[in-house]
Amino acid sequence: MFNFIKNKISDFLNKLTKKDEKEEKKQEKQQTAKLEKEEKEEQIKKEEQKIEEKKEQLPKQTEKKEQEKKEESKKEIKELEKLQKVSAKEEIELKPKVGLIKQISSVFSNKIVIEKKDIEELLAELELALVEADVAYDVSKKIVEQIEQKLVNKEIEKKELNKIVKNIIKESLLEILVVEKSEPFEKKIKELIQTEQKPIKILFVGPNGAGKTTTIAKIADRLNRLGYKVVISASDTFRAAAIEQIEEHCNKLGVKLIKSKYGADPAAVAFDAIKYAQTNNYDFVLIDTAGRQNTNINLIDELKKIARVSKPHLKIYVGESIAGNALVEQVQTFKKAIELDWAILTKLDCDPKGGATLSLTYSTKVPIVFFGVGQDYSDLKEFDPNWVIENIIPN
Ligand SMILES: Nc1nc2c(ncn2[C@@H]2O[C@H](COP(=O)(O)OP(=O)(O)OP(=O)(O)O)[C@@H](O)[C@H]2O)c(=O)[nH]1
Ligand SMILES: [Mg+2]
Repeated sequence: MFNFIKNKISDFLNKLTKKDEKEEKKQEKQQTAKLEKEEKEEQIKKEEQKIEEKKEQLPKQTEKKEQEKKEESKKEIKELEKLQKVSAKEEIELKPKVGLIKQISSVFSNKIVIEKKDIEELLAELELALVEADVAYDVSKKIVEQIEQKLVNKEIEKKELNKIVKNIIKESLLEILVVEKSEPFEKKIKELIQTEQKPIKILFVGPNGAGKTTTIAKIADRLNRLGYKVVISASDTFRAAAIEQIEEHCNKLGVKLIKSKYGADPAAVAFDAIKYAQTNNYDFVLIDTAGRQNTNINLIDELKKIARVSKPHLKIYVGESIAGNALVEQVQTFKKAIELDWAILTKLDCDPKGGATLSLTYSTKVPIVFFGVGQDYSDLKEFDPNWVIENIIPN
């Protein structure tokens, strides 16, 4: 469901912690080289002293011995000179490396400081990966900016790096997923039943084949189980076999269906269903509509008419998770036409990317109330931001 996006975040975390380990090893190497060099310098000093002493002793030696010792000392001096040269070379090599120590403030303490330049490349990679996972560009940018803001130039516990980054991502996901009108389905339903005159009318809209009819059947089943009486309005009078399809669901669920002929006015069918519910004391009317693309102005106008006539308490957009970024534009058009209350994202079970969830809430501010996760009536998962986050952030 969210595997793709989860893998991308996991990659990012792995690279970030690996980069940190690599940096740490580099620092340790430099530190060891520095200590070795100091030791050698000490050794050279001692040897130089010895040479001086030997030089002083030289005239006091016998002729032959003098000569031998002289040769020996000369050799020693040569050796030491060589050693000195090696040390000098090491010093040259050490110089540019020392600068890197600043990257990670204290090698032997547990705190680290990550500079912007250390993770710039990784963050750019993550941003791109999120876009690939169907997360809208704005949303990806926001997530990456939050990581940068909360991580760069902050002193953090080395061992905690992974956990800290995960928490930063979690926080930004929560901000993105929870919008002002987010509320649990049952709470809202109860509130409407208590405060509004029955029946409570719910209009379902969305593009062709998104799963409107199936989702209506799932919701009818849920309301039935909660003890409510439900009527469905077969207001898709356009698509071939649409009426038979919803009728079959109604028969299976034991739910009342109000239908008309193909080509009939969908608003009139909805009106009849509402009337039926009023006279027979039903709690809910669920209005099915024909699928329509957001680019078809006539069909969007027809939808406005259905909404005007039926005056729904809730208008729900049903869209496919696999539509990815196209979803945002679709929802915006429907929202502009009839003001949406909720969105249901179907076929999450067939979507390996999952990024549409984030894009939808962030860009349209229409709260998701359910996910469709299969074709059975029970495959309707109530939206829970923490469940989404748990599925996105690797353990
Ligand atoms: N895997 C999966 N399939 C789904 C889900 N929701 C709906 N479907 C399937 O998607 C197909 C289309 O579903 P419908 O309910 O007919 O979609 P619709 O929006 O009413 O379609 P139109 O009325 O033609 O616009 C059907 O085969 C459904 O079984 C879901 O959450 N997961
Ligand atoms: Mg349908």
